[in-house]
Amino acid sequence: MNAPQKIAGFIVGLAVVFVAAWGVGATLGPDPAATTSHVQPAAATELPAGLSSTENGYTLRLAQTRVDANSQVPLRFRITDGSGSAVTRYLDNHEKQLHLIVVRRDMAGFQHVHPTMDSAGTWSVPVDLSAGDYRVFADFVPEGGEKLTLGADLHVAGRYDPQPLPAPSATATVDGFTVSLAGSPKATEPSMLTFSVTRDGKPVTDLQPYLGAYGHLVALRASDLAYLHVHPMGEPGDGVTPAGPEIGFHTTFPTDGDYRLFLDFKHQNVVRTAEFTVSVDRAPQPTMTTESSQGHDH
Ligand SMILES: [Cu+2]
Repeated sequence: MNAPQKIAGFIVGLAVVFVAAWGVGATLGPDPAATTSHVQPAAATELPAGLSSTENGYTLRLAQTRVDANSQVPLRFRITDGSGSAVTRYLDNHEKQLHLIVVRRDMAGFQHVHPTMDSAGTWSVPVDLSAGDYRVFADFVPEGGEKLTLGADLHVAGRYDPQPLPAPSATATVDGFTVSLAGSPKATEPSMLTFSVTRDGKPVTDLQPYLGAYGHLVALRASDLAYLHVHPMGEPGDGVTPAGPEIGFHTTFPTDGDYRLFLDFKHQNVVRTAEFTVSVDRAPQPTMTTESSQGHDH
């Protein structure tokens, strides 16, 4: 074992001890002073996906981390396992072995593509890149492992004019389609997000299945591009899920703040993406007032 591996092992050890200590604290029950003085956010123990290039021993390795701006730039990468070998066996997840999301850090230029893998485990796919810093997310399930979303940075050379995050809006338009979003999500609470698709003012009821659902949603936190796990409600052919105009998802926003939502939907064999900025509010925390109104001495 070399020095970096020893250090990594030590850090993992520390993390395990820390998590164990947290767990013990939670199960031992309330310490009156602690529970009344401040409320621990429920989601604080679990980091959102996509913030790390390495998780559970698996690492996303881009063949190049700096490229020139162009269209159809070949992007190549491997997923390596704990022994450093390229992973070549994956399980299907939403009908694909690996989903690749590429987005500039200012949320421009979103692309959701499906690379192909060679026998040595190198994935490749052409993507369109303008100048700027990009985040590349690989979403996959390695054989024998759990579903992972790993993220890595890709620097695209050239003059970069970062765009401000578009203002929050419940409506987005793309290629003559209007998509509206219902729901007012609160941080840390399970949220329903219902999109409704219309064209020329008429509800669209002939959406086509795409990746096992009538839509595919990616949600990213604006501040750091944390990648949320989002689940579609119902699936085509289940007898209850209509082919539009509504497409439902559920997710839990880990914190308050702004998020960018990218909804892919398929109509007449074309996949389009509707983009939304959503501002998530803090969940009400009645525990604090309840506790203090009971008149604990401090
Ligand atoms: Cu995909």
